[in-house]
Amino acid sequence: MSIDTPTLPVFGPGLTQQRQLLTAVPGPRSLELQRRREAAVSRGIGSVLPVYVIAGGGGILRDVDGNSLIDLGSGIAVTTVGNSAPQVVANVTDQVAKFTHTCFMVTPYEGYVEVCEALNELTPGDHEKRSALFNSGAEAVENAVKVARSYTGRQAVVAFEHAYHGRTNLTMALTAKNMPYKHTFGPFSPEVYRVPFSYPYRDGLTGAEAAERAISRIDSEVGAGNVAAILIEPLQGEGGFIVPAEGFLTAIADYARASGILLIADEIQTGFCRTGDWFACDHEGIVPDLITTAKGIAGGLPLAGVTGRADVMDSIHTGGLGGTFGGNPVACAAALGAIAEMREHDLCSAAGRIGSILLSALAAIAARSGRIGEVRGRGGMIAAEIVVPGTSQPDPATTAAIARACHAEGVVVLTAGTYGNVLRFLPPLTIPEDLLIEGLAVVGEAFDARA
Ligand code: PLZ
Repeated sequence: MSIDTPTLPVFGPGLTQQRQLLTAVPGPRSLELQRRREAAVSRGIGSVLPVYVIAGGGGILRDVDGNSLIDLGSGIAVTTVGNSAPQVVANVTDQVAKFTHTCFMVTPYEGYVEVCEALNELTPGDHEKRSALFNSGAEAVENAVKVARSYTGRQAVVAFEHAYHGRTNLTMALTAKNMPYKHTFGPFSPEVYRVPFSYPYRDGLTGAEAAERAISRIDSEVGAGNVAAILIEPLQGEGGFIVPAEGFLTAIADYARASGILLIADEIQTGFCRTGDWFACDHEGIVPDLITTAKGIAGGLPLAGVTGRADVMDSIHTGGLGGTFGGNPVACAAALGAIAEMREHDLCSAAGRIGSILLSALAAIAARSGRIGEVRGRGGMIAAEIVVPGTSQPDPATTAAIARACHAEGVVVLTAGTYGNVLRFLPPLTIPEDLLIEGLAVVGEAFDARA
């Protein structure tokens, strides 16, 4: 495969960019830690692959047994700039030695303002914007809904089938999938309504038809005049990297605007270069009223944002938004370092190149395996939907088996999807291309072993 590489990848300090297995995966030290964990950590928290990590950088995770694994998951779309990216490390080290916390609501600091300036500049639309910072994606979504309800004086929130927005009470209500996110955790927050998304592989509808289907459901079951916000992932993440048919987002955005409904784009998984642009909304020129960000924003430190129209964000009474840790100075320093890495190394273009490699490797696997119903996604966010050969019936068992086979060979892959049958790839955008190609060869072998 010939690929031009105009930018050099950036690595976390000192990690050879090579897969190397010294023991079984997980190895004996990881298994020992797993035993300790079972006696100390709630079983309610799972782990995809219980190898215990001691270092990470570029496309490599090193574990306590000395194994070097290829990372095709970025800790669920977080380490976009790679682990311990140089400018993240430098900014965090500097900040942590100066002060670690004052609480922005008590005595503020410049880093918070600078991150908000960057968010206002980078998010879609050139209108005047304001931002507020929080700790997690779920918290950002909660706050975007608070703002939308307060601004519109309306209560209903529309979310989509296959959506994922978090694990807090309101965001569980907004999330579609029961297991494992909602099961036994009700009752859920009221005034949340769910309508169909556009899922071309399964519904065969055009974007306009799928939008019409969603809109008629909103009109008949909720009433546009009651709706504060439509909350949408422009490309669904946990739901299975579902790319809506062209025109779907535009039609939903037009409907929202015409109905006085705020459009909230949840770009927590898609944002910050992941899909080959700063934000996934950019691909179709959608300009949401509010946008939520987290994950890739701060190179691995916990930070989240709500950014939106100045009139909407400033309509909230002073003190109405906040939280002790929101916009922590160390997390803000990390975000500024991560954004600098994205700009300097043009990680949006890197996502495009990574996407081409992923798409062609997966297309080749699909052609010979018969188990892949569809390969889809954008940029560094690509997935294969796994089905029973000759049908479109989801095959979660094979999906899980293929993921396990990759893990055993030292390649960290993740699954997703309402039906648990989507193998998804979210490599750090600083992964060396030969390492990505090697990881995908391992994925191919896992399919071939099940031919
Ligand atoms: N919105 C679009 O993808 C987080 C969830 C992992 P938090 N997705 C990964 C898990 O199983 O908990 C996510 C997302 C979108 C919101 C969130 C929530 O972000 O930072 O996990 O709260």
